[in-house]
Amino acid sequence: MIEKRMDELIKTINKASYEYHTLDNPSITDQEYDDLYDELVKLETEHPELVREDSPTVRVGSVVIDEFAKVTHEIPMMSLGDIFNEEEIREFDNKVKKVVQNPTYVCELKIDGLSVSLLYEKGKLVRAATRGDGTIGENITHNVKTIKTVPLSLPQDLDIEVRGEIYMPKASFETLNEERRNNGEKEFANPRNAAAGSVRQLDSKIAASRNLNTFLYHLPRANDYGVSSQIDALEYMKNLTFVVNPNIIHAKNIEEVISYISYWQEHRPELPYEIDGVVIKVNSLEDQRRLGFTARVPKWAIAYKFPAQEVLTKLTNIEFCVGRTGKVTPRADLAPVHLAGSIISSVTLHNEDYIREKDIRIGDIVAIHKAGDVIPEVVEVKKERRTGEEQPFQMASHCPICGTELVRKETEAAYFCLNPNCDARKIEGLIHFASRDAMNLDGFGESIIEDFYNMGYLHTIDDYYTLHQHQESLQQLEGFGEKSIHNLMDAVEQSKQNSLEKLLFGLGIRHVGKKTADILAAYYQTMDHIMEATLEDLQSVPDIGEIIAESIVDYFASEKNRECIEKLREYGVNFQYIGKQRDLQEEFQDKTFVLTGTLSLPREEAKEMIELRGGKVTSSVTGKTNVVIVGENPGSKYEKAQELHIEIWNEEEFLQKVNKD
Ligand code: 1X8
Repeated sequence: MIEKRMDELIKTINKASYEYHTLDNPSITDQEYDDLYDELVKLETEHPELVREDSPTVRVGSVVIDEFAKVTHEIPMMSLGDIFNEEEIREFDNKVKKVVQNPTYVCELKIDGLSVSLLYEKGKLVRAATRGDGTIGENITHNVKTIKTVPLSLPQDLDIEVRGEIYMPKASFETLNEERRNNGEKEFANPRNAAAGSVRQLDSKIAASRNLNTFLYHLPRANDYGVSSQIDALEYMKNLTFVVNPNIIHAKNIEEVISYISYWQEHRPELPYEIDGVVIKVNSLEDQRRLGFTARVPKWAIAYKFPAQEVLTKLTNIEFCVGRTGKVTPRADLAPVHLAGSIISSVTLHNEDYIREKDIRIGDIVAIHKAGDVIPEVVEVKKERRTGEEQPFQMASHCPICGTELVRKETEAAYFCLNPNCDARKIEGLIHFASRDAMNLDGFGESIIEDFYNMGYLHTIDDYYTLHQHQESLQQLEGFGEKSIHNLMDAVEQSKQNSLEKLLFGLGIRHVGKKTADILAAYYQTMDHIMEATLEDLQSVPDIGEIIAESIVDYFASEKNRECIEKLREYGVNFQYIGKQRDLQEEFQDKTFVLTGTLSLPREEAKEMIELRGGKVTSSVTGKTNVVIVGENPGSKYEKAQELHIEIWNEEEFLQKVNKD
């Protein structure tokens, strides 16, 4: 009688808990739940001999163990090969296609937690274990039983093992760290460490208090359950009341895999849990079996890793850089580290106030963050790792290059070197003039410009256009030859044809960035009009405010600047606005192009080249496509083009046609 009531209570409570935690769709109120739960606790206290192994009351964490027992995974828990870019994705696809025809892929999010194996006998959870070395892990059943979404019993009396990830949601991690901070306890570095730290506790009360969660994604003996694909395995586990991540796709081809990856690379911040990549699996289990394993990892699955977004490194020094406007910016030298796909060895510290606020010192261990295209930043100083040897920051009082005393302007946090003849300012100005968005003087790197400056050939921007007079002496220089000097001179000569906005930006007028230069050039059409414009004129231009207008008027009021500009005119530099000119070419005009595979130039650039010549670029190959341009490791678009007998160019052919004129 009592036993029957307890069974009934367990069934109802488990159902309610499943609806609440796993389905996120409760069917009873919290009060109703609490009443049922209290009744069960009461009966269990009165009749301890009737307490069931799978009672929901174990989730409060009443078990304490002495040590972690070792468990053996009969089927080893695998690890995955890592890949980091599109080329490697296509390579994976090509290798798969050598063994199976027309593979389809399941794409899943790679959860940044710790792997777990759950073992059920006759539908009851009997063992949960960590991955360990893949073959031998640790028994963490007491802790895993406290996780609300882990079913203690299944809807069917199955013997089954499922595998997945234990993780801590971002919000729970933040709350936990705040609590620990307030209690003077050491904070966890990230949600993964927090989750791992929680299941590695002897006392299960700790795990119970931590709001851990799970996603299950692997069914080791799928065939035994009549399951023949990964997509069916996920569905099967979902039906057994496990949490399966909903953000999965079944991709027909590698292009769809690539789109899924770029989507989640961009949208990962919106997820309530951390992911560190995407897992790609061949869907058919029969195909998986045929592909098999290498010594270490499966050949039918791979992990695409997103670039790391945060790393720790040592701040080894703080230096001061003088920009072309004279602004002196403190910059940190770092012990070089890989971050978000590049190597970082320095990072700007902006200004004195910024450094004081964060209390950044030389010798500190700092966390550097870089998300996507964002400029790297110091996010945190690891003060707990200080040794006492760190040196407090001292702002420079004099220009590190010319020694002039620095001035802090009232309205700005920055210090300036106001010496117009400061070498650093002049060199920075020359570098800026040659840069891509300015005059685009191909080949003029920073060190060449600095060398030419130090040798006296290049002091002001107009000197670029008289460099050819020194051609013979330049060719004698170490590291230069006739050809390289010739190429530099060519770049200078070509730059004379640039549209006005490039020149205007290249002048380095304070507050005139690329966008402002574009606006001014399009509005005024010629350099002379801009030079004649009054403060009021300039301020009447859309998006041009007082500060920019003043800066422009100041610039052209200077005798020296006007002289320089007259010299540029004399040397034949174009002063007219041309804008992005279309230069129609028969092979491109009115034709539709599709790009596929990896090209050696950015896709955007290739697209612009085609559009400027009168063509159009679309994403899929159809009967309307005229030409498909094929890079390395092309995908299905290449096959489709062949099928439809569409004209195909490789990259070399494409570039030849582009450079014809
Ligand atoms: C690790 C992970 C896998 C998946 C998600 N997150 C992980 N951390 C998944 O397959 N959805 S697979 C895996 C492994 O095999 N080592």
